[in-house]
Parts: sequence; C-alpha cells; structure tokens
Amino acid sequence: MKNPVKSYIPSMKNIDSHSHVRGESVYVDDIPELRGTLHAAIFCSPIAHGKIKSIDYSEALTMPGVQHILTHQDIPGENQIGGIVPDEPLFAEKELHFQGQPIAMILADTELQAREALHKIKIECKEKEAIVDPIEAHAKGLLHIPSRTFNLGETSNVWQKCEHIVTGEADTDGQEHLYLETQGAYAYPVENGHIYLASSTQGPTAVQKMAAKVLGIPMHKIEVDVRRLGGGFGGKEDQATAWAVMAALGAKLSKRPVKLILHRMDDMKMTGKRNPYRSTFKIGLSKDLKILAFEADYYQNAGAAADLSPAIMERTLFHGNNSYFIPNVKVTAHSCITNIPPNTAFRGFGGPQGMFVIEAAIAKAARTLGIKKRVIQKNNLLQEGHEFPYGQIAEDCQAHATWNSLEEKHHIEKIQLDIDDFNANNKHFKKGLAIMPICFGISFTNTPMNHARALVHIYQDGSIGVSTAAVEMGQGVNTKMVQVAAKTLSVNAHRIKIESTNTTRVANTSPSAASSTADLNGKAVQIACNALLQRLKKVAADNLDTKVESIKIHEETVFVNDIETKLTWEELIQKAFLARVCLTENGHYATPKIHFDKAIEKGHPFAYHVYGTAAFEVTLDCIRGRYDFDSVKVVHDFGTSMNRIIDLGQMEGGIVQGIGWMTMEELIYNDKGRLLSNALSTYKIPDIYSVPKEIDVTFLNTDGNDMAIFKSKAVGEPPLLYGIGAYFAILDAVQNFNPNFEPKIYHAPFTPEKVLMALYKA
Ligand code: LUZ
Ligand code: MOS
Repeated sequence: MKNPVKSYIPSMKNIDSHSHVRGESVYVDDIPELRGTLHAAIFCSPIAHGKIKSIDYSEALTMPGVQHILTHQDIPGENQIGGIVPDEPLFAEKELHFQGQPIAMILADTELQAREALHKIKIECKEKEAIVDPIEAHAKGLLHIPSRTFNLGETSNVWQKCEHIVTGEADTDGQEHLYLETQGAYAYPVENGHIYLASSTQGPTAVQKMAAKVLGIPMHKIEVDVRRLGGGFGGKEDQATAWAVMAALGAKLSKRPVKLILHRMDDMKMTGKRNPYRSTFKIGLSKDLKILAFEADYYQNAGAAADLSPAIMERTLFHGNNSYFIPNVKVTAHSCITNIPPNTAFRGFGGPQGMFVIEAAIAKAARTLGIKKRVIQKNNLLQEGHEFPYGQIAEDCQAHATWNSLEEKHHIEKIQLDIDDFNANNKHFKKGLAIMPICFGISFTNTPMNHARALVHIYQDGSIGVSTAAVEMGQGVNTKMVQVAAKTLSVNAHRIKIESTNTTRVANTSPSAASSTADLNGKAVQIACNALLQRLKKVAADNLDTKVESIKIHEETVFVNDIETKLTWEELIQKAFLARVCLTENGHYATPKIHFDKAIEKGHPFAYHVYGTAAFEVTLDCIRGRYDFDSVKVVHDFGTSMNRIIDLGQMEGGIVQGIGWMTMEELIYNDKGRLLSNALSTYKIPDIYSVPKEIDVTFLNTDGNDMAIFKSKAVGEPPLLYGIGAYFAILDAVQNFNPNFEPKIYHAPFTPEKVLMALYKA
C-alpha cells in the first residue's frame, strides 16, 4: 500500500482554524487599501418619524479632507433597495421612518475626517408621532402585506368538544445579531465603468442586483466578491446590501476606491434585528390531554420597511405548531409597520417567535390543570404520517425518538426527583426544569430560491479549485465543501481549495441562509465532481485498455476490477490534460419534490424536517433574581453527521444564542423610538460566565435523509430553537419559589430584573 489517503474525515477541523487563530484570516476591513481610497461615514435620521424641513451641508463640505457628500439626488439609477417590496430608499428623500435611517454619505480622505464632518451637517425636521407597538400599528391598518392564515381542520367546530380551554398572550422581544465583524464593504472602479465590490454579505447576488439598479448599470458590470464573514446570523442576508451599494455608488461617482465600515454603535442603531412579536393564543385540550385545537394571531413588529419580514412572517406560520400534531389549527400572521429600523432575518427566521407561542400556550394549560408542562408536550408529539397545517406529511419524524432517548439516557424523572429534593431543602435557591422539543423545516419557504451552483476546476498538477454560492460566515460550510469534493473524487482534502464566493464565477445565487447552504451547494459540488469523475474514468479506461465500468478511482489510485494499478491521480490528470479532456465542470442543483401553493396555503415546502429534544436545568438565586443554567442536555437528529466537530459547534453556539435571546438580551427604545441599548455595555449577550455549565449533545442514530448532503441534516438554525427551553426552566424555578406567580403575558426575555419582580409578586 502507498501512503493512506484520507479523503473523507468526519471529524475534519475547520479549514479556517489556522488562519483564525493566527489572526491571518482576511475580512473586508483587512483588504489592503489602494492608493487614493476614500472613507465613508453615514449621516442618518435623528428622529423616528417625520419630514426633513431643511438640510445644510455647506459647513461639512469645507471640513478638512472632505471630498464629496452624496445624497439621493446623486443616484444615477433608482433610489430603491427593497428586496421583496420596493419600499426602501437607499437615502431618505423627504420622509423619515426610523432613527438611524441613512440620509447622506460623506467621503473623506480619512475615516476620522469623514466622521468629524458628520457633526457639521445641520438638519431641521418636523417630527410626527412614532409608532413602535405592532398591535397599535395593526389597529391603524399599518401592514406591509395582507395578513395570512394557515388552516388545518376546523377550530370553530371543536371548541365545544374541548374539556379545557385556555387563552393568553405571548410576546418575544427582538435580538441584535452582534456579528463580530460589523457591516462593511470596499468598492473600486475598474476600467470601462466596471465596479469591483468586496462585501461582508450572505447574499452576493442581492448586493450585485441592487447595486446595478441604484447605479443604473447592468449586473455584469459589478463583480461582488466575498471571502468570508465574521458572522452573519441572518443580519447580512439582506442588510449588507445598503452599505455595499453606497460604497459602489461612491466609487462610481468619485472614481476612487471607497471603503465603508460601520462602527459598532452605528451598526446597532442603523440596522434591523430579529423581529419582535406580540401574539394572542387559544388552546383546547380533551380530557385525555390531547390538543384538539389551537388558534393564534401573530403581530410581527416589522419596522419601517418590509425587508424580509413577509418571508419571516410566513415561517412563523409554518412553525406555529412546533413538533406537535394538532388536528385543528388556525394561525394568522400580521406584518406590522412601525418606526424602528426594518427588522430582518435572524437564525430561525420567524420560526422561534411562533414556537414560543405554542410553548406558552401549553405552559399555561398545564398550569391551569395543575400538571407538568412536559406531560402535555409528550402526549402530543408528531408522528410519522401526521399532517402539518400546511399540508406536508411528516416523514423521517424523530420527535418521539429524540424525546424518548433523552428521557432514558438522562433519567429525566430522576432529575425531577433531585430537583424536588433540592427545592425542599433550600429556601433561597430554587431549581427549575424544562423540556424543549423542536421541529424545523429545511428549505427556503419560497420554493424558487432552492438552487445552487458549483464551478470545479482540476488544474494540471492535480490540485482542485472549487467555487460555489456558499458564503463562509464561521459556520464551516467551506470545510464541508472540501469534504464533499474530496469524498466524491476520492482525493486528499489538501488538494482542494475553496475560492471566494464571487458573482463572476457563480451567478444568480440565493443567499447563504435557511440552514440550506451546505445541502444546496454541497449537492452542486457533488454533481460537478461526479461529472468530472466520469470523464476521468473514461481517460483511465482508454489508457489501461479496459471498459469504463471496470474503473474505480479510490484514494488517488486507479483500480481495474478492484485491482490496484500503478496509475495515480496526478498521472491520470496529466493524461487527461494531454488528451485535451475538459477538466472544468459546472454543477447545478435544484431541490426536487418541493412545492407550495400560496393561494390555498398548502403544499410540500420543505425538503425535510430536523427534530430534537433538550432538557434545561436552572438554579435560581431567589434573593438576587439571578440564575445559572446547570445543564442543557440534548438528543438531536443530525441524520448521519458529515462533520461532528462543526455540527457540535453549531449546536453549542445556537443553544447559547437562543438562551441569550430568552434571558438577557434586551433592546430598549425610548418613547421617541431611539435605541438606548446601543453598545456592548448596555446590550448584554451571553459570555463565558453565563453559558450553561454543561452542554451535553447526543447524536441520535438514524439512517439520515437523502435530501441532505451525505444524509447529514442541516444544522444552522435548529439549535437556536432549543433556547426557548431556558424561559420555561426559569419560569418553573420562579413558580417553585412563588407558587402564586402567573405571567399575565408570557414575555421573553426573562431578565434577572423581571425574575426578581416575579419572585415577590403577590
Ligand atoms: N431566508 C429566506 C431564510 O429568504 N427564506 C427562508 O425561508 C429562510 N429561512 C430561514 C432563514 N433565512
Ligand atoms: Mo438566515 S436567518 O440568514 O438563515
């Protein structure tokens, strides 16, 4: 045997880890600056709602280093960047709709000069009343799109058959993405009016398309390039676009390179976040604790422009029943216009907001009945063959399997007994327990978006370059792409380089989002590599004087009828090149089977679902209102994980991010629509001291699912959903101290301040 070649390593380290640790990974702000680069600073609306009466730029224009101030009047194309609804100007004209809305861009020789000049712009506004509450907006008819309803069965016929009926309210606040790398772009003019545009975006095509529209030039004149992002979490699915387009506009008009990097406080002030929701619910149960009917109205706080909120609202409807089978469902969602920055995609994309409501409804029902929440949860889990309210039938359903496996492996009943014992023996500390099952649909809910391409070059020396639509944002997708190419071609992973994501190599792409990036792009890589392999087998067969069917390429060696030959990968590539065989292939993948009919709100929108169940254990300090998570134990359906290290990282990160949303991350606006928690000193995200002491993840054993790449199920968003369990564990602990406490509104985050009030509420 020659040196063993490991072409497929299910525990392969993230290929970025070396350059990350050494600080050598390149982000937009690290790109070497060209001579003459101008630096941008954005002037934005000081008010949440109103009109511009007058603006005076004259003094700012005289400031040292200032070269240009660009406004809507300088736009050669359309002043419009709305993705789903054309309702979002790049620069405000007269009307102002949120604090932080961009009005103008200053270009100066240095960043400091540009920022200094901001203070010299004089603006006078006529202020109108700001609306920040979605229910108030709904009452005034302020909606981005008509409301939508998903129906299963007929709830109105069932209420009289219910033994128990409970109604209530459940609200979730927003969440700041807090990607470590803030929004930014670097643009420079190339010859003949072409623009090169480096952007920290999840959606290179969205950036290219909007830049073309605003600049009034065809898409082929703009090359968008993305090396990697320092985090996205949905915040750069749509909202990287504005800054990239501004940089491109600046480059076109000034004929100089333009760099625009948002400072953290500007990023927090100007960009949208997870949509806050307010919701009402009604749930009905039979005597034997089957949920017979569920109704909800979801009031989405979309902010001042539609952005992705219509799609997010749709996913709320898709996930209204979480992983429960409910025969009669009627859920309605409203996308409400308010005077805060346009809210946007955030890991889970409306799903978590919907799932919190059904969990609150079950919690309230359990409380009313004097039983544990998990009794109702377990009694209503989805099973194979059950119908979702949108018509898809549950297949490869792991709701019971993950629940039962968690219960058995971790002895949940024993944990409960220990908690009861602890609580009986401690006056000032109380423990709480919550079980959180999840179910998440994989695919863009908008069927036409489910496709991707991969361009694979094999070079003469046997090394390989792969370009895809996938954007690396820390989630490890490039490592998975290496694995797909290495396994399919059976070559060493070191031969493969993943190129930047670039619109001239892979065009018309969907954003890296919806947890679907590895599936869509991985399948495209697989298709391209299989086509190349077929060609190479033909070359080998010709050279070894045998049939193509007899050839196998295994770990960089050619085999004939399973017998090893002397022909190696490198020699084979040489022979193919000399025989003038094409060593490049473009693979295209479009998810089969999926469809959805919005007219009847039924179809088969998801390639598959991901399931799992988590147990949260918390200890509450009942004097201070503080809490610590003792453990989060999870049994999760990864299918057959193609990379356990990366998948585990996604799991841990998602759980902690979900806990942050449910517990400590608090966006506070004043009554004028100004964000007060606009820095890391006032907006708290989980740190090393507040993460659970233990996160124990069990990989459920399944056959996997062929719709997933290598049967390895999507893992980006589902883990965040577990975080909802944190709220209900804390609530359990609070009620173990103060049995009278019942939330009037189930309202996350459950901050220590709110916990303290709850503990001593009469
Ligand atoms: N983006 C999108 C998403 O455009 N459609 C989706 O269904 C979706 N789901 C999750 C995250 N981003
Ligand atoms: Mo996303 S919320 O960009 O998958």
